[in-house]
Amino acid sequence: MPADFTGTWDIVDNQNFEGYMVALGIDFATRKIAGVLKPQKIFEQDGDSFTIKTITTFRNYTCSFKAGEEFEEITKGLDNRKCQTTVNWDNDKLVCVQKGEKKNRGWTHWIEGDTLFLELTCEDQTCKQIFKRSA
Ligand code: YOG
Repeated sequence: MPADFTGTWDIVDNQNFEGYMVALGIDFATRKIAGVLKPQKIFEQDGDSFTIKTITTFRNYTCSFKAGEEFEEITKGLDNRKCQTTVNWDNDKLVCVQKGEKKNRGWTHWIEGDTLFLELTCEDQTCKQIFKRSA
């Protein structure tokens, strides 16, 4: 049985989001707005099929995929790039590789109890986010 991420998760810690945004080429003014947001993650999971919604007061981002199947991701409202994206299970971790213009781009999610972890990487920058289950 794979891990079940279904639920609503509220951010409680966000390390080096600024460095990650700089690596993505996000402009100064947008970084200042984005840097104070408190994103919520809403996961819908049916086995290997996922929808992850990242919700903020500024912008929202939704990504749907099936583990193991490559898809074209357009990071609309984020850095607006096109990636060939694949999310795979690595034991109970979800490991995403976003192939495209930016090197070493991707993310990893995992759960420990009622805590959801996310590491977002682009080039030489990693942002570490922690969420607590709220629903
Ligand atoms: O989530 O990859 O859970 O899709 C990355 C923001 C700020 C927009 C958010 C809005 C990168 C301006 C994580 C932030 C910064 C700054 C929330 C999205 C880019 C632009 C929408 C992500 C994965 C893993 C699932």
